[in-house]
Order: sequence, then structure tokens, then C-alpha cells
Amino acid sequence: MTIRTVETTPYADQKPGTSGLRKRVTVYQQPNYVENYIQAIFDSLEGFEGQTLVIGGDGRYYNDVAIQTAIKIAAANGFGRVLVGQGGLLSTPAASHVIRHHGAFGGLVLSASHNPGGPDGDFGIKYNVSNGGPAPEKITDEVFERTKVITSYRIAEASDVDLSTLGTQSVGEMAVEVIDPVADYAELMETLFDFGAIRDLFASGFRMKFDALHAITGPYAKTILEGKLGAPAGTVVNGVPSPDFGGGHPDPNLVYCKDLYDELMAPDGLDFGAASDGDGDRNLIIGKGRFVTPSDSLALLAANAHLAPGYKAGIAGIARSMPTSAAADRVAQKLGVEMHETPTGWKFFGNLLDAGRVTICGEESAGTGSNHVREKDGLWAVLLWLNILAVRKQSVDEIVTEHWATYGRNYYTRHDYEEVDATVANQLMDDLRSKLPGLRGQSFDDLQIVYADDFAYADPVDGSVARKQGVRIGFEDGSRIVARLSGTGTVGATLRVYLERYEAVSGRHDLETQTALASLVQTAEVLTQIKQRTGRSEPSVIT
Ligand code: G16
Repeated sequence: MTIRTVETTPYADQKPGTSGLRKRVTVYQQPNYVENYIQAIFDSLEGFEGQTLVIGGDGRYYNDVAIQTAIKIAAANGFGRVLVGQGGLLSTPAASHVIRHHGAFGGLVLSASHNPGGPDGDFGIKYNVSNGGPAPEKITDEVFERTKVITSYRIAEASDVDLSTLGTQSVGEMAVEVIDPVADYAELMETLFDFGAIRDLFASGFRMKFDALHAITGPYAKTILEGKLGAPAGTVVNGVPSPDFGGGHPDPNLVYCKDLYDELMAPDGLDFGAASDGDGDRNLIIGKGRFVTPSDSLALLAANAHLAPGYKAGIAGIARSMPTSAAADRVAQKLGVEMHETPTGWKFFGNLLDAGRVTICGEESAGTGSNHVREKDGLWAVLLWLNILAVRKQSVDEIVTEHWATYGRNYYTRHDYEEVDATVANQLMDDLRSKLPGLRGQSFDDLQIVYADDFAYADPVDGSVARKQGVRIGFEDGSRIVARLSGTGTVGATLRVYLERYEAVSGRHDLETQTALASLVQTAEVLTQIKQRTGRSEPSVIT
């Protein structure tokens, strides 16, 4: 096999964001854009000679091209073996498991998550380390530095690997094993959950719909829900991954899953509805007549995890991203376990999970997961919910209502302003930051501000510090306004405002969310002037 060293020139925009490098497909299609980035990743790593690399993606447009390139660059750089999902497919949590299960050095996950796909959509590449989780900032910072000065990449001159057939092929010295993308993952799920109890639940007439949104979880959900758990055929809808997600937006929220929501709100509706995103790490949970916010879902899963065999010994602790509501904190307090508040980004959970300090993690951005992998896991959350429903023999609504009666309710919403001019958004955040020192003690709507800061996180395991992770403004009653810029958008800036209010009293748990938070929304506008500065009269998305 010939290895070519190809001269290249750096791109200035290859800075990984919250979760890898996400860009428009058209950006990735520029000459050597993929090659530069993958070579820069390998240049930032040491000791992978002869080792195993996992490669897989969510099946979106450009996966096929980028995967073949990645395999050839891996061969030229000295990896000994590549494990790649059949058809190039691996959900993000499955990729994490394959890395761990097969003792791989690391993995390349090709996805732009919930962002739209197709030739005009988004693409992404993320590097995961040997624990199966996204590379920590120390590595992503090095990768970025490397992309700025790269002058050449190494690539094997070889024909494309046939990704449609299971089995081993070779690219020069390197073995390429095409593996079943679902098998290892499905086996892992069987060790965590009471499949017998869930089978009985379906046999008793329980009806659900799982919307895979034409994305990666289709094959996983069909194998597990319809195949292993006996859910009726047709339970999984939009179950065949397509390069442009059927022209849709594979984001499991109430905007893009409105039809599912409406079905669950109908009086004669299904018992349970769920969805996952482009790469299978996010989840949406809706019970009959009851949507469960991701923050509440985290708290509920943590409180009930012991009902599933994989967690029957109890949980060591819980971690949530800073903007996620404090509902889980109350559960941790009651259980007497550790609670951690980390910056946004699953990579910040890795050390806590590796150190055994937390078992369950979650984020307001529709992600929950546990120590079974080092990514959030959409289908895992659905299966844990099903396990809990099967054991408690109550509806989602009953379980949520009881939870609030025990712990109180954290009303919670997120307002997103998408594709805002980046200069305007950055200025807005800078101005807000400069106001922070004077805010403490001021009152809005009769509520006094008790703290106002820019969140910084000191990792208790390795001592690394992440600063400027979002502005937090806290009030005397536990209410909170958080503002930060998204690290996953691909055009302009996305401004996120997170609002939360705690209500302890049982009789007041049934307010409509936006109504319950209306005065806090007004205060947020006074403090940030988003509408005036961006010229937007409404958020683009409210979740
Ligand atoms: C990624 C990260 C999550 C984060 C989310 C949103 O998720 O893994 O930790 O919460 O982005 O981040 P941001 O608010 O910066 O846009 P995913 O599902 O997009 O990979």
C-alpha cells in the first residue's frame, strides 16, 4: 500500500464547539477540510500505533465520503484496526459502548446531532477517547491549535472499503472490521433493564410510539422494542435512517415532534411517546396527557433508577449541566448522594463517571445517561422509563405528579434566539457580564437577586478549570435566569435563555409553564434587552 503525504493549507475555523466540529456540509466539502481536521486530531494524540479506532456516524449526508477518508488517514497514520458500523452507522451511545467494549484507543463519531442534514444541512466530526466519551477540552484545544498550522496530511492510496458487508477487510496493514451496529448495544441494554417486566407491560396492552425521525435510532429501536420486547410492529415510526432525515429536523422537541405530542394529549391517546435525535443521544418523553421536561426526567430517572436491575444497588451520585433545572438536586439530597453542576457539554461528565462519583447524568437539552457509556443515550432513557412504568404500574402522569408532591416542582423553560448576528450576541453577553457585579441585592418584581456570576467549573477529579460557561442570576426564592451562547449552532449565534422557578406547594403544580414563568421572562428581557438588540419579537424556539 502506498502512503501519500499531501501538502495542505490550514483553515482558520476548525475550532471544536460544545460537541466536536459542526459546520455546514458545504464547508466540509472544501478541499482537504475533512483531511486537515482528522490529521490534526491524530497529530494531537500519542500511542495509537497498532491500536483500534472506532468509526461510525448517524447516516447523514456526507457520512459515506468522510468515513472512507477517515479510514484511509487512519491506515496511513498507523492504526492497527478500525471497527466501523455496517453502512457506516453507529449511534453516538453505541459508538461509545463499542469503544469501551472492544478496548479501542478512541473513535470518530460523524454527526451533527439534532441539526438538519442533506447537502444544505450540517455535518460534524467528534473525537472520543478510550473511556468512550468526548475528548476533554485539553485535547480539543490541542486539535484546534494543530489545525491552525497544519501543512500536510497522510493518506493511504487504497480503494474504498465495502461498508455493506459484515466481516474483515484490510487497507494495507490495517484491518477494517465492519460490525453489526446494533448487536453490542442491544446486549448491553439487556444487562441493565428488566426485559421480562417490559415484555409483560407490552403484553398487557400498553401502547407506545417511538419516533426515530428518519435518523439513527430506527434500527436500534426496532431490534430492541419490537424485536426483543414484543412491542407491536409499527411501534417504531420513521425507522429507516435517511441522509437528509426525510427532509425533517431530527430534534426531539415539542416543535419538531408536535404530531407525537398531539397524539399523546388526545383523550384516547397512546400510553407513552418517545423520540430520539439524529445521532441517538437525545430523548423526548411524553406520557398520556403529560410532557416530561428533560430536567424533570433526569430527576425522575435518578429517583427511580433502583427499580431497574442495572441500578438496583442505588446510585453513587447525579450530575447535571449548569443550565439544567435543580429538580435533580432535590433527589440527590434526599438520597444522600453527591450532586455535581457542570458546564454544558457531555464531556464534563466523563471524569465524574470514570471516578465512580456519579451514576446518572443529564441536561436540559434532552440528554440523559448513566455510567453504562460515556455519552448521553436516548434509547437508554426510553428503556429506563419503560422499566419504571412496568414496575410501578402507574401512568407517567401519576409518577410525575407524585414526584412533584414529594419534591416540589421546578417550573422550567428555555427560550432560544437562533441565527442571531454573532457580533450583536457577543456584545449582549459582554454587556450582561459587565453588569453582574452590581446586580446582587437589586430587586425585580419584588424578588431580590442573591447571586449574579459567570459560571466557572473546577473539575473535582483532575482540577481543570472551565471559565465563562454562562451567566447565572439567582433570586432569593431559588428562581434563576441563565444566559449563554450555544456551542453547537453553525450559522451566526444562538442565544439561549433558561428560566426556572421552584414551587414547593402541592396545590400550585398545575400552572401552564410559560404562565408560571411570565414575570421571570420579563425580568430577563429587562436585564438582557434581547428583543431590542436583536430585533426579534419572539424566541425562535421555546422548549
Ligand atoms: C451537545 C452536547 C450537550 C449540550 C448540547 C447543547 O449535544 O453534547 O452536552 O447540552 O450540545 O449545547 P449548546 O447549548 O452549546 O448548543 P448534542 O446532542 O448536540 O451532541
